[in-house]
Amino acid sequence: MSNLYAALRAGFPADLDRCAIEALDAPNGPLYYSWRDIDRGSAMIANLLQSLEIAPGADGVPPRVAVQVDKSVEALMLYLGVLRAGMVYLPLNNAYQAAEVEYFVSNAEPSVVVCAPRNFGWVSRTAFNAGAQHVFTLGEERDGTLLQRAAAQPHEQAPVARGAGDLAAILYTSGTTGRSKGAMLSHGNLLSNAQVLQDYWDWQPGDVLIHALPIFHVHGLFVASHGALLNGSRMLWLNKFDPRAVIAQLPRATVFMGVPTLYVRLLADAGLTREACARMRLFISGSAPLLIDTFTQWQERTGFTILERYGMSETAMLSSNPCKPADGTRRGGTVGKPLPGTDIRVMDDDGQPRPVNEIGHIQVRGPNVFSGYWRMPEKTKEEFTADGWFKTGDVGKYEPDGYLVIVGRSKDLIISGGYNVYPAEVESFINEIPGVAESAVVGVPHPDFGEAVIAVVIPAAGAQLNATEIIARLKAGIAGFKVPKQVFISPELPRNAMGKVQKNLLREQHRALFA
Ligand code: MCA
Ligand code: AMP
Repeated sequence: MSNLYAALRAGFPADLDRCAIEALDAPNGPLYYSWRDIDRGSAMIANLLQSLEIAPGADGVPPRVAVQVDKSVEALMLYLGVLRAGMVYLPLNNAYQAAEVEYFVSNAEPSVVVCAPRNFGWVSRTAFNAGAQHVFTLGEERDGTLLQRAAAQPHEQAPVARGAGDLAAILYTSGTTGRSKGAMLSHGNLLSNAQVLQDYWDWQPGDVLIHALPIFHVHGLFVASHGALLNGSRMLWLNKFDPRAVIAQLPRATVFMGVPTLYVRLLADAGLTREACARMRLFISGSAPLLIDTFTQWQERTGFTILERYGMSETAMLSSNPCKPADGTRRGGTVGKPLPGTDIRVMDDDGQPRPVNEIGHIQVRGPNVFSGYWRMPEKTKEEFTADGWFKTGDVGKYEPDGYLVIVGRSKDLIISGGYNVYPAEVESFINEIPGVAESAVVGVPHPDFGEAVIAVVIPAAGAQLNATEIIARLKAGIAGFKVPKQVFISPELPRNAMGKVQKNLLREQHRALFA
């Protein structure tokens, strides 16, 4: 197996001067990038990275490149350049603030960090303190030191040989213990998944993808971008999701991927009509549960049946509703069937398979499943069964005809607008606020984000706490999407006989908060 980039490159059209990406909302847009631009831009960045002559670490792991930038086509070229250089790509949500970034760079020890020009001050301090050797900047308007330095590099580059098992990316996720863990994805994990999806989702010559997702998570970076690149499909690229902008592109496109919140917001726009969707072929949803209500409204409004699929940072896509009629029909409220080559089982607490229609723990194995968490061998061991199945932390059941239904999660996780929020992490930040004795963070239903983060906070003896102040302090310290939409000050938390906080009671108590 060669480098993942080489495999994606093989999907490019023969005529490299055709348009590959239309950057529609770029600050000076729209900008048009040919396939040759993508190939050259990523080659120049790869050559720059290789010119730094970074010695591999004592552990022999290739250098990590941590990237926290705003979405742009150049950011995608940077990802492809890291792949070509045989280095390890580490994308970070651009909403993360200093305390969060400090954790990631100290955990991953990247040799190179690329950040938005506005953040250079604090990011470079954090990066150099964590041992990074180079910090570059990359802005949204093709500005910053990364491109300036890459401009002098050759336009050609032979992707560094990498085997299927070699590390390609680290994605931080699943911080049930309050801190994220780095999921290690290999060239083979990513390529096998991209190849399976290209066939299973019936990618056609001439397909055009609307890309409106962030590219610091699996959905936008791997599932959407790899899908289009491998198929040689043009991308109508939006740096920021806007329902109106997406609707305006529907008549020119055939495929759209989104998290449920995007579908909810598109439905709220009267411009979403059957006519607008006339040329479309496929709407895909994932990263969070798609409500049956949304699924049904979409069918009625557009005539299209959304294809819902199930993925994880640790496994990329693991199951999907059918795309081709021969594979069956799409069923709302389910995440379809295991993808070809992937096995999914539903188990009870004793490690025995649950009968059909019975709820249990979802476990998965296959070429898409990661090798483990970065420098956490013990935690990795806990998350795999003795016979090598990965424990997803999701709870679900099989229907009689093999469709999988996710009914909940055993892991303490909130998914808000498609972003993961780990209650333990947010609680740790709240508990650092003077006057706070303890706190409990839970998710409650929210019409737009699916789940919304809320917190119940217990004052220390004699302390006076103010909900608005707590929210303001959190906004100054952590990513906005993690900050509770509402904070309740309470004298105590409900506990069971063992003294464990009963979060289910808090969820029940506040269930109707955003109804
Ligand atoms: C923004 N805000 C949010 C969220 N996003 N609050 C809660 N949850 C969110 N997801 C808040 C901001 O903090 C800000 O708060 C206000 O909303 C406006 O910020 P803005 O960035 O303008 O929001 P937006 O543009 O409306 O963003 C909503 C969004 C975005 C477009 C739904 O969250 C998004 O792109 N989500 C997609 C995430 C994704 O790609 N997930 C895939 C993960 P304030 O006004 O108070 O400052 S990969 C995965 O899960 C697996 C592998 C899989 O299966 O794919
Ligand atoms: P992440 O940690 O970003 O990889 O998010 C993975 C989690 O998102 C999974 O473990 C599920 O809990 C959730 N998820 C992904 N896709 C779906 C879906 N279609 N329906 C329900 N939950 C989903």
